Amino acid sequence: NLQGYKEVEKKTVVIGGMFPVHQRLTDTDSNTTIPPESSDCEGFNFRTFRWAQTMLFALNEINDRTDILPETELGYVIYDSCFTISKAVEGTLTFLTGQDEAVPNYRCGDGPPLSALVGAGGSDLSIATARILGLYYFPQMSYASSCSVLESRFQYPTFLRTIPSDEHQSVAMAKLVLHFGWTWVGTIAAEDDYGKYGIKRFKEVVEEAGVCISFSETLPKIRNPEAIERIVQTVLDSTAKIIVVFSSDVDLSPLVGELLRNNVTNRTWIASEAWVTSAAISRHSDILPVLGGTIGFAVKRADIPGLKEHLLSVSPYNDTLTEEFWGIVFNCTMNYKQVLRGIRRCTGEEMLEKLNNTFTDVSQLRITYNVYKAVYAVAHALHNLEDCKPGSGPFENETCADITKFEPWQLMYYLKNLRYTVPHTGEEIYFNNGDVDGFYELLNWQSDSEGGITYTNIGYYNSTAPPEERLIINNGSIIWNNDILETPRSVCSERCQPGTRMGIRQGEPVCCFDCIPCADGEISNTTDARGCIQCDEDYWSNANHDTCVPKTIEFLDFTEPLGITLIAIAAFGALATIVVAIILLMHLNTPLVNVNDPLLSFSLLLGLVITFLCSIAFLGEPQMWSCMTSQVALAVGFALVLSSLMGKSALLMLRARAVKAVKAAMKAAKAAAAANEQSPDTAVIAPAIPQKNDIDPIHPRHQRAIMIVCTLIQAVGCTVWLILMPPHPVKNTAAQNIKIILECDPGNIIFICSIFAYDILLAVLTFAFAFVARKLEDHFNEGKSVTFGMLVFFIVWISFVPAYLSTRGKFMVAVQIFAILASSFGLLACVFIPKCYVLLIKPERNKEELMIPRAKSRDT
Ligand code: TCR
Repeated sequence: NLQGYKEVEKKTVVIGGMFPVHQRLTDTDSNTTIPPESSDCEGFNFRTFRWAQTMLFALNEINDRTDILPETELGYVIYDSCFTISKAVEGTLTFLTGQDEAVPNYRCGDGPPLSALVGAGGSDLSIATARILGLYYFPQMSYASSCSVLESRFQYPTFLRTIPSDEHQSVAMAKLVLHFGWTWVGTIAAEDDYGKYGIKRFKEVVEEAGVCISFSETLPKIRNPEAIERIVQTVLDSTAKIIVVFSSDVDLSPLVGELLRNNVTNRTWIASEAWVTSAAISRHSDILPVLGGTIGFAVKRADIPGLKEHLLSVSPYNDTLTEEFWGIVFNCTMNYKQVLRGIRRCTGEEMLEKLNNTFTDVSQLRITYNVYKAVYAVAHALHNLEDCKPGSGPFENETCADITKFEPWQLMYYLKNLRYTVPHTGEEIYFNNGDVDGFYELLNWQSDSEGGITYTNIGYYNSTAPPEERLIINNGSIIWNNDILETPRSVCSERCQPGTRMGIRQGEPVCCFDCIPCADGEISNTTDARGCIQCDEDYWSNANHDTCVPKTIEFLDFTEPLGITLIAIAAFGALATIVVAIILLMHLNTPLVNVNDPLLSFSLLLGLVITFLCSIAFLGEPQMWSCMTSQVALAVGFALVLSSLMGKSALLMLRARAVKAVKAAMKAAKAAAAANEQSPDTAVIAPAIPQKNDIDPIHPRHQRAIMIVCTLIQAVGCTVWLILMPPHPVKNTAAQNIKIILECDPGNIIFICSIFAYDILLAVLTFAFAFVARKLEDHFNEGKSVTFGMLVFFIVWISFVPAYLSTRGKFMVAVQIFAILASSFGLLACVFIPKCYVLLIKPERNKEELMIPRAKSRDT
């Protein structure tokens, strides 16, 4: 322990200090055969030693000043907490009791009064010491213990600090992460109260805002290479590019070494206050690729004039700590036993100025400045205490405390109500329930000209500002890892673009998701949509699935190639039919035309013209009129065609029957004649041979009646249909997703079915009649051609069914038209081409043909 108070006439007050000058305890074997001893410490820390020296510097400065405590000298006792709780507790007890071997609750002798303890470094140490000091209501003024649990005045009634609570830092870090839109971060915390509580609060804030934590690792307090390797592996395995580290530099050092060894680059590290300006970390060689671009929070920095000189003036003969320091810095020893062992002896004349050491580096006085403020705070409180005018004092009966023998709670009163300005910097300090305001500078690790690291200020965080203005970042001045200027991204899954929705992955954080494309007919028009929206009835999703577009309206138009083709074919058919009619007209009085009632031929041709033309009404956008005409004209047209054919074939059938009978009669007559010749005595009477009237058993009148009646039935049926449930245009949205098909709804399915069933019935009858007559030996062969025409008709309509059922949309109409045209052409061609052939090319055949040897029969 460093002790120093001069026995002068002045009154003396002692301030305690506690600094983690060493980093750890030396391993002692747990041997219980000898009395246990307090362990030694090792791992001399230049940074914390500078803090300790700053306390001395501040005390000297105060003692030299005449405006603060003019009549009182400040003495000190400084303890080394060695970064361990046990040492800190031990030091506290020693301090309170004044004994080298701590005897609790007992203080021997009347040394100068103790005022406050400045310290004890890390939060876990302060928590331990604050509990003990709190018992005696003994003030503790911490310069580095930032853990938020120390805010509690209930648990730590006499704890004050010049460092802001980590509550602010955790929130600031969370804001930083949110500011850059990182939603996938890893965290590493030291295994102490500082790390645990700091990270806990950070996670709370960040997770509330929807950020996910990729991994949370804890840095071991005691040497544990396996654990460090595991952490590095986690860092490597994780896709998180942002890693938040809440730890002191001492605990972080082993990890940084391992990161360097594994060359873990491409990560951005977010540093907590305790390591952001640590030379122990940033002085590593080749640190830039790994930790370059690090962003961290640092407490206020200050220049303390005279401190550098003070630090340079430490002498190895001052005390044990300076002696050890000297030995380490200059690689020599003052201990003569060690000299005997061959270690170089220190001369004491070595020059500290020449060394570029963390101890003498006064460029980043942050915690050092906190120490300075802490000492001044105690000194000012003591000054106020001494300055008290009896009769107007704050204590009972307006009394004052006596600087030579005051109670710790009395000093606590002055500390709580303290407000003072720090010399040189002019900063005003006061404690708000023991805490100071949260103010941090944002530092960015950038490379300097010599390949080292400079801490560039890129903004600040001020907890007293209005919420939106707390975090101010100068984005432009940040240089990220690998000297990149572009902000790194850290997300588990990239955002889901419009057209897709987020799909959770079982058992993974919500930030990790798959983007699932919306189904057809569904859209999402925002990024990161949770679900897809169904399009309205008349709308359908576009190819990207990000907007609903009106469904395309589909119908077979006149103007499109298929439509034009169909019209052309239909027109051609109608024209051909008319041409045929003209040819027939021109040869009206020839036997060929007259062999069957010519009127029926014309009605048949009329029917064909109707069917040809009605197919055009199927084209175009369906309208009320076109739906009605197309179906009805088709039905009636076919009825006309078929009933005309039926009229024809009915005659043919009967004629065929008659011919058969005539032939049989003639045969019988012949046989009778022959028999008569051979035996004239037995006269056989030949049966009468049927006459013309018998051959044509029905008059054209009847045929026409058949035709008219059959057509009329259809016409009446259609009229009823049109009146009761007319076909009408509809929008068919169900058949196809992306299209609205405009089509004709038959109005009533039964009507349309019976109407076409009637046509089928006519066709079947016609076919049956014609089939019977097909063998009629007539040079014009009408029976054959009608049979053949009907066959074509059937084939067309039978093949129409599967073709129609397997097409969609407007092509159904095309198939329908094709079937109409094909069947009409079939009939036209089969029935009339042979006739035209004879009429036009072989007119010589166009003479009265005898189906039966009529002349003979007439002659006889
Ligand atoms: N608060 C830490 C300890 C600590 C520290 C440091 C240690 C802080 N800053 C700088 C070494 C160097 C901030 C704690 O434990 O509360």
